Amino acid sequence: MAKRSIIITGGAGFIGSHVVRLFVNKYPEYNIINVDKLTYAGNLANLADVADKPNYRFVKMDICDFEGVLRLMQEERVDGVIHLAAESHVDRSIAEPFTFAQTNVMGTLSLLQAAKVCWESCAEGYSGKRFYHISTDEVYGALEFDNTLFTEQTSYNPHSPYSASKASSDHFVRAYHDTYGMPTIVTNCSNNYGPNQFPEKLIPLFISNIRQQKSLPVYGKGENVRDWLYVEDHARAIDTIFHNGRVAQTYNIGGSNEWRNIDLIKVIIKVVDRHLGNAEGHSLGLIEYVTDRLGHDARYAIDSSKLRNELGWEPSVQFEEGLDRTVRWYLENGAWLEDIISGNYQRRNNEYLEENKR
Ligand code: NAD
Ligand code: TDX
Repeated sequence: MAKRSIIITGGAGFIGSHVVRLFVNKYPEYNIINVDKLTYAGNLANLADVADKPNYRFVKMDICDFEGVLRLMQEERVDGVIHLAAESHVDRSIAEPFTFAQTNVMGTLSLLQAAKVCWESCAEGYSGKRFYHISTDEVYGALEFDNTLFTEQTSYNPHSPYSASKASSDHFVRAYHDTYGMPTIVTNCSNNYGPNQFPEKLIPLFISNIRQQKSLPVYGKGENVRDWLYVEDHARAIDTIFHNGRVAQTYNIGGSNEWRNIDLIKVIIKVVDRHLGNAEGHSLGLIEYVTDRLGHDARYAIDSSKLRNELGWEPSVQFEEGLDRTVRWYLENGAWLEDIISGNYQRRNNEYLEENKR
């Protein structure tokens, strides 16, 4: 296989760390460069097991730093970008939308323009290059409580500042293909869960709170529906699509695994209580119905038949198994959670940077 040099952005975050791990281990002949600003969501402990691999390099950089990204792409002769860096939490986007426009829109544009300048200035041009943008199902808006699914043809209709910023970035990526001929791909994925997810998102937050016997804030009536996919299945899809997906295409990725929040929460409580040795139902009393999220999308559900039929991908981890693995991971990695709760992980990030100064 040809030697490739690939930038993965946002590799210190949740999904990015699983993608980096998969690529570093599966493709020892590739040069994998993790570009991450290390915002509150970036945690280098997520990648401790691959940090010393010879085909891996971490670069602390803001994707909005166009000059820095361009220099890095030229120095490393980058021929592929897998772009995950983003502000990713809907609640934060409601409170601080500017950061979302800056990173998700301007940051994506900065990466696209750096790739354009870098690739157009080399002899082979866009040949053998690929810019792969990771996006979300939330750009499609919200579904009714029926059997409809988001397909690749569903019109964009984002509601939150987060999904609006992701929608905008998706449009910029497609514009770079249509205008300049850049070989781009966009994928839109449903809710991910698994190890290393920052404990602000529903599943890790609730596992963490049950562990501490703290209250479980259910937004509204808990009737909203999400389609959950185990994070390693998303990483496998990204691998498949990066290598075999058709340029200028969009692929939807989903788990075909819809859960009403309140039903999911009751299952989480059951599994965590079982692992903690509590009697069944012990932590049900922690449920607290709170004011609904503003603009809370009713239902997301993905039709991933294009990806399944064209590239043969399908989820491999059944939900019961995935949730059990996830709960066990958080309970067995209490120190990882504690470091985030105390803020210690940011000190550890800085220590890593000091030790690895070039
Ligand atoms: P995350 O919040 O866990 O991680 C984001 C990472 O990006 C962090 O390491 C952070 O430090 C880095 N980052 C943020 N701003 C940056 C900047 N300006 N420059 C460089 N790095 C920066 O996110 P996640 O949940 O792993 O999501 C990754 C991607 O997948 C995002 O693009 C998100 O929109 C998309 N996505 C997420 C889900 C999900 O369920 N989590 C579902 C579908 C799509
Ligand atoms: O405390 C909570 N209580 C609650 O009821 C939290 C954090 C969430 N919720 C609800 C809101 C949603 O209906 O649970 C559901 C899931 O919430 P999040 O984990 O915040 O995910 P969501 O808003 O669905 O967005 C996620 O999936 C798509 C990711 O955060 C996005 O990055 C991704 O694009």
